[in-house]
Amino acid sequence: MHLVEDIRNDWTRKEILALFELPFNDLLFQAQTVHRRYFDPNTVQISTLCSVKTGACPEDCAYCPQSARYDTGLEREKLMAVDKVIEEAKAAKAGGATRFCMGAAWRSPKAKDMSYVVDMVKGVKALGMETCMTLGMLTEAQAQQLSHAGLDYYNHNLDTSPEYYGDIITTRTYQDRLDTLDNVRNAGMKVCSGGIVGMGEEASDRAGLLQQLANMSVHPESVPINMLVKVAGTPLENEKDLDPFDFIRTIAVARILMPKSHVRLSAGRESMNEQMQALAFFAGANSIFYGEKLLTTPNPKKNKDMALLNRLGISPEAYHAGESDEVLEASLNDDLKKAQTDKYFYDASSS
Ligand code: SAM
Ligand code: DTB
Ligand code: SF4
Repeated sequence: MHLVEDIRNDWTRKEILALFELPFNDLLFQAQTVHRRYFDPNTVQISTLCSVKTGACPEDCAYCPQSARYDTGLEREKLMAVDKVIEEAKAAKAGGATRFCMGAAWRSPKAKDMSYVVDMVKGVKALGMETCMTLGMLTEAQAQQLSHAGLDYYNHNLDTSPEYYGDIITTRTYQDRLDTLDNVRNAGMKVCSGGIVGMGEEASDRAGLLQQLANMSVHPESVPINMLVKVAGTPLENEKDLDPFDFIRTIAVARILMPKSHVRLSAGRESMNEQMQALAFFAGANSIFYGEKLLTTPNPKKNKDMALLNRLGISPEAYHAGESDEVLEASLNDDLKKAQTDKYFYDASSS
């Protein structure tokens, strides 16, 4: 059942805050009800991240271990060779991912980099995976170039509300980010845009972030909700923990505001227990980053994630781009086959 009134682009801050203020069970019930109208509630999309260019970024994002302005002990790395990226994508596919997300620590790609990233898109796409990139700001022409290469998704986060934004980043404006998202949309790619919570913002900032995303004329197809990963050396390293229920509320409100979008339980899972992740799925999260590393920080071990999904009766979402179910079945990755046959029965001693 699709309800026309579910899909709106005129949310007021007051309405969104009222959702945040609902009793927890009422909010989760509403989110789960909306979720079931648009998605199989027992399926989660699986993406794997790859940092194709690490560290030494000129921007000053206060949360980021890759900014050259903070001493986080991160080793800078040059742009990865295209064949190395494709090897990593093959491994991600064999491990169960249907989407490969390539990230670069850039303010924006330089002209000399474009042919390499275009080749990465083509090579990964040829493996039968969805492609996503996050390379910083894009001009109209760069967005067109990536779209023509076959890039499916472009990730560019708004990060927080317009009001709180200036406390976190000063080297590019909120409007710069909105312009990049327009360029991505106009070039015909799918938009992946979300933010980070736990950066010392107020509930009204979390509402403001979601309001910006939900009031776009077309909702982002993918909405990553990151919990701040506190990295020593960054200005936010000692930020106080967000109440875990406020994180779950953010997922639930994102689900209600953007019913057809995939909401990703993104960075921060390494510091969440399994119960909290299960609650996030119940609140409407239906995508995760899978693999032992995000861009530079740890993510849960693959077998631990597969075990969790199995215990919850959740299956990975299949990728259907022109492939028949038989082909998909045949290419079902090794980890998954093992997970499905072993069922990864819960072993209390290992958790
Ligand atoms: N440099 C590009 C840019 O910022 O547009 C792309 C890569 S950047 C690392 C991608 C996103 O990762 C950021 O927008 C931010 O939302 C997220 N991120 C970075 N560091 C994080 C952290 N410590 N905790 C949570 N999310 C983080
Ligand atoms: C997103 O929203 N989260 C991902 C992805 N998009 C590129 C990145 C998370 C990075 C966490 C910190 C790190 O590993 O460096
Ligand atoms: Fe650079 Fe992106 Fe990190 Fe900001 S979030 S410092 S732009 S890598």
